[in-house]
Amino acid sequence: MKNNIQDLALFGGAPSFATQLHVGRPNIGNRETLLLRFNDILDRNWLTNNGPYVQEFERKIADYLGVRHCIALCNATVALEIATRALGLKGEVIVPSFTFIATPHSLQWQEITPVFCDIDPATHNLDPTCVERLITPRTTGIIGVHLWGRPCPVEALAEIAHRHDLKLMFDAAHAFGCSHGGKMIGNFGSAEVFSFHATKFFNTFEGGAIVTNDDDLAAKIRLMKNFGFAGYDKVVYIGTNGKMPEINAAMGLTGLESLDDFIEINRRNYRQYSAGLSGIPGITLAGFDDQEKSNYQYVVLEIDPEKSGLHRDKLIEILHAENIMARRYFYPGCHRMEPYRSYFPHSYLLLPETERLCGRVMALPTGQAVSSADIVTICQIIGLAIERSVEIATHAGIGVRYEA
Ligand code: T4K
Repeated sequence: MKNNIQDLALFGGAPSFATQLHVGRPNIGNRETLLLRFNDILDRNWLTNNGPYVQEFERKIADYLGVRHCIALCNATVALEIATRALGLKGEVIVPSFTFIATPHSLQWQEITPVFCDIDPATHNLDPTCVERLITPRTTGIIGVHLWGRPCPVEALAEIAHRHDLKLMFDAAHAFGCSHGGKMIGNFGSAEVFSFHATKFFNTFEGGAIVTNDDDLAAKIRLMKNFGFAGYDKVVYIGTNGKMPEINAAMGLTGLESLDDFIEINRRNYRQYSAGLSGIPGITLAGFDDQEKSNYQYVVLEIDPEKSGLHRDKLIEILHAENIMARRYFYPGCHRMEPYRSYFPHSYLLLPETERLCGRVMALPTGQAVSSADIVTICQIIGLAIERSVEIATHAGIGVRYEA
C-alpha cells in the first residue's frame, strides 16, 4: 500500500506491478476445445473460403443477436468498407471524430469524405442536433458508433436519416453483447459492424462481421467479400477479399461458449472499479444502463483537471510508471490525425465536446487478466495521486504534457 508520493514509482518508489497490466488483453475460452477445433481444421484440410466453422459461427452469431444475416469477415475495418460500399454511400458521410481511426479511414479509403460531428458529453456518442446541422446536398449517410458499447441515440438518428433520405448504419465494433431498448445491438440501421479483434471482450484473433436484416444487402455483401464471385468463373460485382479464415471462426466458436463468463468478469471488474473510485474528486466513470445488456469492456474515466488537481496525462504518467498501462482512447480525435487534419484544419472549431473529452478520458485494464486485488491497487494509486495532486504539481511541475 502506497501512502505518499515518494512511494509512487514515478517519484522513486517500486512499481506496484512487476509486469505490465494492459488495456485490451484478450479473453481466451477453453484451450482444449480450441485445440480440438484447430486439429479438426487440419484434418479436414479446409482452411478458408466459407468453411464449416465460418458457417457455424455466422449461424450462432445471428441466433444470439436475433438478426437474419451475419457475414463473418477478416476484420471490422474491411467490414466497414464493404458495408458502406454495399449501401452505396458516396459524397459525404457524417461520423463522430471521437472514435477509432478505422471509422473515418473506411470511408476515406473509398474517397468518401468523412464529415466529423460532435458528441453528447453525457454519452460520448453522436449528438443528433449536430448531425442535422452538418447535412448538405452531398450527404448520403450517417455512421453512428456505439462507443464503449453504449448505444447511440438510434431513434433520433433514424428519424433524421428518414427525413433527409440518408442511409444509416452503425459501427458497433465495441458493442457485441449489448442491447438497446431490450433489442440486441445488430438490429439497428441498415447494417451494423462488429469487431472481433484480440482487444475486444470477445475475439477471433482478428475478425469482424456485418449483420443485417436486409436480405438483398446481405446477398450483395456476401458477393463483395469474395471478389464478387457468384459461382465458379462468374464475377458479378467489384469485390474484395474480406473472408474470415476457419482458424478465426474456431476461436470465435470457442469464445462464444464462454461469452457469459467474459461478461461476468468484466461486470465484476467494472463494479469494483466503480466502488473503488467513487468519492475521488474530479473522476467520473462512464456508466452503463443496468436495464440493458452491456459487455462492460471499456472502463473509461473522465478526469476533470480543476476538480482533481491533476491533468489526465500526468495521471497516465503516474500509472504507466506503476506498470498500469492505461490508454488515452481516442486521443487526439480523428480530426487531428492525418489526412483529416490537413484536409480540414479548422474542423476542431465545430467539435468543442470532442476536443474537451479527448483531453480528459482514459481507459483502464479489465478482462480475464485483471484480478480483484489488481483493481484495489489501481484505485488506490489513482486516489493517492489525486489526494496528493498539490505535492505532485510542486514536485513535477503541473501541466507537463504526456508525449503526443
Ligand atoms: N471501429 C471502432 C470504433 C474500433 O474501436 C475499431 C478497433 C474498429 C472500428 C476496427 O476494428 P478492427 O479492424 O481492428 O477489427 C486497438 C485494436 O487494434 C483495434 O481493433 C481497436 N478498435 C482499438 C480500440 O484498439 P490499438 O492501436 O490500441 O492496438 P494496440 O496494439 O496498441 O493494443 C491495445 C492494447 O491491447 C495494448 O495495450 C496491448 C493489448 N493487446 C493487444 C493485442 C493485439 C494484448 O494484450 N494482446 C494482443 O494480442 O488498437
